[in-house]
Amino acid sequence: MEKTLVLIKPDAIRKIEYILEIFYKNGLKIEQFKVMELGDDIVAEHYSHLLDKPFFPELKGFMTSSPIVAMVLLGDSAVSKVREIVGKTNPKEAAKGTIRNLYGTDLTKNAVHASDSLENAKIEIDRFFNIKR
Ligand code: IDP
Ligand code: MG
Repeated sequence: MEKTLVLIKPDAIRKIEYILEIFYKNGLKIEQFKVMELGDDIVAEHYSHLLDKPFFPELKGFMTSSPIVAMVLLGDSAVSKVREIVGKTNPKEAAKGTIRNLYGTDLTKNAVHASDSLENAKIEIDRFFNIKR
């Protein structure tokens, strides 16, 4: 069993029940769940690979615009399975039926975040839930 971090971004909070249903249908379970308001610091840390991109200020403004939901999902191959269910970064390129295809709008407002590797999942779960393992 693996654990992975998912964030429901500000644009998708209103769709959360549909998104949770998709995760459950795919055999994933919620291990932790909380509503948070993100500050600039945690956004800069979480998206440190994008700090020098021209779209970073817009991304930061979006992620701090209203509360998000952070959750830890548990399941077999959870990291790769969740990335597949979430779909490509750009909702317009995301496969039909994926969460970003169904509920994303554009490259910034793409509904959810999901960890991209087991290593990053551990780091990101620590970042959002302060769990030491
Ligand atoms: P990922 O979320 O699919 O892992 P990353 O490349 O890690 O994609 O980018 C993190 C987040 O930054 C994306 O989910 C998206 O919200 C935002 N982002 C990435 N590329 C762009 C872009 O070209 N324009 C605007 N926002 C972007
Ligand atoms: Mg990423």
